[in-house]
Amino acid sequence: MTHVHDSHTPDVTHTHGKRVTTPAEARHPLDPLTGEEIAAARRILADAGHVTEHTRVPRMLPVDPPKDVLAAWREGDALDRRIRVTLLDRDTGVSSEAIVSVSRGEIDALTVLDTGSAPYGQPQYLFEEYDAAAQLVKASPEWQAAMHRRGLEEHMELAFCSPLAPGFFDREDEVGKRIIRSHTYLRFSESDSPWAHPIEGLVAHVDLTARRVFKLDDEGDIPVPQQHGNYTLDVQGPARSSLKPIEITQPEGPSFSVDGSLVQWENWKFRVGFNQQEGLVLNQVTWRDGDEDRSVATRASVPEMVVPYGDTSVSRHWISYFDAGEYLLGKNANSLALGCDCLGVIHYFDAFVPDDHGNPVVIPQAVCMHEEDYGILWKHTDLAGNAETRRSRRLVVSYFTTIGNYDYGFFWYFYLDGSIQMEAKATGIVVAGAGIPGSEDPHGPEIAPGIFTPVHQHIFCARLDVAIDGEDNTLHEIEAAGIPTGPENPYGNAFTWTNTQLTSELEAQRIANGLASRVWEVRSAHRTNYVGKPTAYWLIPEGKMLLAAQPESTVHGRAAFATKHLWGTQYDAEELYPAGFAPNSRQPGDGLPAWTAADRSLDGEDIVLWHSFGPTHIPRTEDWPIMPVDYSGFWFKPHGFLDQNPAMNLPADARASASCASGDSTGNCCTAGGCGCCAGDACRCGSANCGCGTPRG
Ligand SMILES: [Cu+2]
Repeated sequence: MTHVHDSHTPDVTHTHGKRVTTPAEARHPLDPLTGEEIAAARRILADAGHVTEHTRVPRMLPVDPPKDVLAAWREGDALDRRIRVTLLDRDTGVSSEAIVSVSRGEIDALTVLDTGSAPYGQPQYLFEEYDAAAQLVKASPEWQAAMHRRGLEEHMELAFCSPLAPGFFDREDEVGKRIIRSHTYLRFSESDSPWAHPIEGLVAHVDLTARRVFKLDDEGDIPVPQQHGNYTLDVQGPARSSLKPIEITQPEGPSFSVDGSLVQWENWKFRVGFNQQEGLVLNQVTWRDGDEDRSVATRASVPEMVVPYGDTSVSRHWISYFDAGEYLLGKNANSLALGCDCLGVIHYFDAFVPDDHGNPVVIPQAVCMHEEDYGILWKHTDLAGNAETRRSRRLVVSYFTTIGNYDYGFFWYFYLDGSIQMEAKATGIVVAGAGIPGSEDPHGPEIAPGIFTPVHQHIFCARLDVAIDGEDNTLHEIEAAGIPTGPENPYGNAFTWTNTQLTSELEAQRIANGLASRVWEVRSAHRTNYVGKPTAYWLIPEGKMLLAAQPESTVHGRAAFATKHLWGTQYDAEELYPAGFAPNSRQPGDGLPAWTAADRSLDGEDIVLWHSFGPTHIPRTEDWPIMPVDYSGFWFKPHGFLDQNPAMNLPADARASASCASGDSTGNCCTAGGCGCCAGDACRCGSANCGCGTPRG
């Protein structure tokens, strides 16, 4: 596979990808927004006079029905599909938020947001504002003078001015304004990657409403790095020929089924959602146990992340991007039709998002779903030398999004043993500043000649509306613990585990501790397992560094979610985004710190877990010109939820799904499967139940 996009082949070679168009009509209350619904929301607002030529639509989000309404809903019942629409008047900067029922054709609420003061954040950026900001910068005499002063005037036309969220610094000329800051990068040709040619110390500060550059920083005179950072094979090639092809084939098709947004795969069942902010959302995740679909999570997503930078320079000390709340992860989702990241038999989900004007845009093949072989799930060789081995397989549901220089993949993995894994993949191009080659910068290593890349973090926040056998759950911190040698530990070898219930929101703000194998357990408040203990799942963190910024910094309070690995909250339908609904330019304090101040009970309540994780990035030479994927994430594993290993009846044949021919009952694959079949019976290779009821002796 090359990195070169080929727009003529939407279905990528070597896959058996199938384009599946999202149904035109929503059939279930949790189905993602359709194009028609987005268009209807705009039409309803326009008919009511709320859309002028200056009106833009920074965000539309589906409003899930209340949980009791959803629980009572049955197939065939009417839907009340509601959308939360943010409106921005680009001329005045006034923004408002409407709740529109596209089913009833009514506006349920319309609120003007007080974005003119510090406690309110700005709506998310529009694509047209990126272009507008670049034009304003290039047209400003201050920027042009700086380019002349640096001897770069011949590069002004091709220069790239990046649109960067400003952070919050309580400055008089910024509070309540719609601000974007802009770095300038040179390009030496139309197709040249700009990120390799930063102009250090040049920052233009733009007021998007007043449409002007209100300030320009122009410090120092560091030469612009000249070495290219281009990464396509026409520059980096020729492509090596040493790798032989790998073909992933599933001759009988995939093991999952899809009905609208509903996915079933082995014991798992869930609904695939998608929205402009969070991208992929998983709803109503259940595990089939006997005749029962047991709930594990009501909703799971990664609704926010922050990318704070750690250097003191004029170019970057203010940077702390909220890639979800400021730029919108789902809006920037890749269409995998243009470069697929999945192998095997793939099911794609299209996604619909509004454009800047609120008109629907389809992102074809935004979400990819496929199965992957995952090595060994369990194995034992007995005393006689007989080996039993079962292979692991996982269902992968994923999407990729590009926010400027960085690309993020959000991958949810479902396993045959009841585990769920979330993995965020960070790749793309590290933000570079320029420095004198060979010099030292305590905040940014030199990773290519003159390219200094500041330290930064990517801290994601997953929101897990857990529901272990129902919504009434309790939350516990479990640790392994040594015991002092003495009467309780006479030989010194003994250790145990501790269980501390986190009964309220202030108790449930926790930091990981790998040295104690600390995990967080969510238990059913009413259901017990085979051995009489509460059914439970463990949230297993990686426990890496939290927000590095100091408490005095404004990012500390704006990205408070990133100061703890775990927050537990009592469910509230309005509490969806851990840094608040609009973190852009917002003063510290919104989101999790505000919600948890009430210290609500978590004892037998409907609990939501917020888990912060992600890499602290000290860049390296190998990250240039594109960084190999950096993986981070967490596991959500059954711990006493199931009565035994639920994968004991997996077929023994590694190929799992190959059919035995009729009459092949004495063939290896059937006997190895743990049963024998009557001669002449058709059987599935390795199936635990061949239908003839004759277990192997
Ligand atoms: Cu990074």
